[in-house]
Amino acid sequence: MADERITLSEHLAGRRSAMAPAYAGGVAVILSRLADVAAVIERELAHAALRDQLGYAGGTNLTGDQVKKLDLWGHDIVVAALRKTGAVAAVVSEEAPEPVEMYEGKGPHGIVVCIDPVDGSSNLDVNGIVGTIFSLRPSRGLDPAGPAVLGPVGDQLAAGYVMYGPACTLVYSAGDGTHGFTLDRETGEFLLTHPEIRTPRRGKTYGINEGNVRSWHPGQQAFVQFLRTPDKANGRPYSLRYVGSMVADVHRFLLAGGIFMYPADMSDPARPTGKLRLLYEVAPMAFVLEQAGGRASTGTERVLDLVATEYHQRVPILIGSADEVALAEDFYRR
Ligand code: P6P
Repeated sequence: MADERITLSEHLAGRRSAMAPAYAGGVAVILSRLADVAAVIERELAHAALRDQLGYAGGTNLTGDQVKKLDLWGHDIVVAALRKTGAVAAVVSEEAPEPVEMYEGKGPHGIVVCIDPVDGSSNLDVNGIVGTIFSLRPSRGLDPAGPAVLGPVGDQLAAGYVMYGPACTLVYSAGDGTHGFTLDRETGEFLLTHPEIRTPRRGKTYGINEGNVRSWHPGQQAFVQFLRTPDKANGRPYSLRYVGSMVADVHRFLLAGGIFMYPADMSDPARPTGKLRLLYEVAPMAFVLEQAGGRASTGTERVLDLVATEYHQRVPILIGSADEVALAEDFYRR
């Protein structure tokens, strides 16, 4: 059966007509190269403990997270691989304060890659699931890492993620549905296993760090209380599922339905802050879920209507089944 499945490269070739013509070639090359790098990351993660690659590299990144050895390693191999494509104008990475310019890919139809090379790396030391999250944006020939990248996040050319779990899964959308692939570890190829993913309109589970409950918006508190209140006839209480790694959490709700939430910290009501980063965590996941029939919101705004103003901007996110996210927004309005 495995040799009847199509590869990611074949899938991309078959979908080029759905992509913006000026960018189709670059998108296909970049996504294929990200898949190649993911297979390398997957092998490294499997052996990290044996190679003393776990633990902290020392220091913190721009967004205040302590940097793991594998964070820096992942950033370096992603940047090197993307540079070789000749199609990337700049890389906005969680691990770099400023965009990494790549003159090889500049031009009127250059592509900027926004990426979190190893997201959830705090889970690595406990053999937890981590991922790579990516978003491909048009540079529009301007300073690719400047205003063009900091524009409306609804203009993504493609987005997706790799989940390093029991199986290594790559999920992407280039605007023509959301599709899932599984790494054949013998051949190094990603094979199509989840064509045309459709997120159920409603689920039975929710994911959130309930330790932060006191800092949530009152509507957020009321919504979670609603999900936890028994009402057998209407499928409540929901079950709580939370990994603490965005890729693992969102992947569950993409496939099974339900809702993942990382709401704003309202400790200072005048300055609500999110944790997750817009350009390389929230926006790509929103693109993938909407293409699968799901929904992604800040609680009050559609994520894909947001405009990025900083490279490492943080925003709140409620993402998953259309019905649950819409219901959550209703609680925010009350
Ligand atoms: P918390 C991982 O550090 C991450 O950036 C996301 O992958 C994850 O969803 C979130 O932070 C978990 O945050 O505060 O619950 O540990």
